[in-house]
Amino acid sequence: KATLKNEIIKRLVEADGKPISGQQLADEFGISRTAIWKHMKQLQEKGYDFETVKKRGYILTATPDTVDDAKITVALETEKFGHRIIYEESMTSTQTIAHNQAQDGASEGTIVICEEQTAGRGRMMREWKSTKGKGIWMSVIFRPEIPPYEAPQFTLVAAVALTKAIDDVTGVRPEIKWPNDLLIQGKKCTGILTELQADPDRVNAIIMGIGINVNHEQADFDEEIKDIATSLKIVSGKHIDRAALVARILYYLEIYSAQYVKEGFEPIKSEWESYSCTIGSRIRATTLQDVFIGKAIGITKDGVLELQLDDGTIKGIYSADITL
Ligand code: BT5
Repeated sequence: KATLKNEIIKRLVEADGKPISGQQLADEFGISRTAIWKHMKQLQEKGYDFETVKKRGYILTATPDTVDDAKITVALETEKFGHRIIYEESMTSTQTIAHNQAQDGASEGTIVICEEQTAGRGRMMREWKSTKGKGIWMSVIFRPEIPPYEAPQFTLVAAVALTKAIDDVTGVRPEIKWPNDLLIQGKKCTGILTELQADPDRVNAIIMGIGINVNHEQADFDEEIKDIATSLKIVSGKHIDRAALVARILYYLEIYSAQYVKEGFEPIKSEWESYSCTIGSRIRATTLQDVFIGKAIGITKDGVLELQLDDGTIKGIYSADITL
C-alpha cells in the first residue's frame, strides 16, 4: 500500500543517516522482513535509493525529483491538509479527478497531484500547459462553511498563501495580479482556478487548482506562452524541491483558509494588498459583458476590485481578465 511505503520513507528520513534494520522496520510496521524487502525494491524502482550497511540495515541515500506522495508526506507540517494524497505520474487534469473525489465525499485537505497533465485547464476552458516533471500541478479540496457568493474570495486567500510559500522556499516574492495570477518580473509563474460544488445557498466543496511553473528552463515553455511565462528556477537560479514547496503551500493554505472561514477576508486584505501589483495601476478589465479602463484603487473587504473610471465613478469588478 502506498501509505506504508510513505511511512517507511518517512522513518528512514527521520533516522537522518543512521541505518535501520529490516527487522526493526518489520517489527515497527507489523509485517515480515520479506514484505519490507519487497517495499524497498518497489521504492527503488520509483527512484529512491538505499545503502545497505551489513547487518545494520538501510540508509536512505537518494530520493527522486518528484511530487509523489512519499516525498510530500515526509515534508508535511499540517494538521490535516495533504494527509490524503492522490498521485499519478500522468493525469488528464487534477481538477477533473478532484471533482470526482469531492463528489465521492473526499475530506477537506485531500490533494490530487501529478507530474504531467495532458488536458490541464485554466479559466473558461483555456489550456494550461503542464510540462512533465517541471511544475506543481495540483488540486486541493476544501469544505468551507461559506455561501457560494463568497467563493471568489477563496482565490485571493489562496494567492496570499501561495505567495508566502514561494517566498519561504525560494527567496523570491511574486506579485499578485488580481484575481488569480502570480507574476514575477511581470511574467506569470502561477495560476489559480477556483471551482465549486454547491447548492444555491451552500458550498459543498471548493476544488482549487494550482499550477506553478517551478523548474522550467526557458526552452521548456511552448511558443504560445514563452513570452508571458516564467518559472521559479529561471528567476531564482536554483533548482527547487517541488515536494517541499507543496508541503509549505499546504501549511499556509490550512492556516489562511481556517482564518478566512472564521474571520472573513478583512484581516487578510492588507497582506493581499501588500503583495498586489494591480492596486494603484491603470488597468483594462475585460468582463464577460464589457471592457472597463481605469485605475485600480483597491479591493473591498469582500475582495471586489474597485476601479475608478475616467469619469470618476467607481466600478466594482467581481470577475475579469486584467491587462496592465
Ligand atoms: C489560470 O487560468 O491561470 C488557472 C490555471 C490553473 C492550472 C491548474 S494546474 C492544476 C489544476 N488542474 C487543471 O487542469 N488546472 C489547474 P487563466 O487565468 O484562464 O489563464 C490561462 C492562460 O494562461 C492561458 O490562456 C495561457 O495564456 C496562459 N498559460 C497557460 N499555461 C501556462 C503556464 N504553464 N504558465 C503561464 N501561463 C500559462
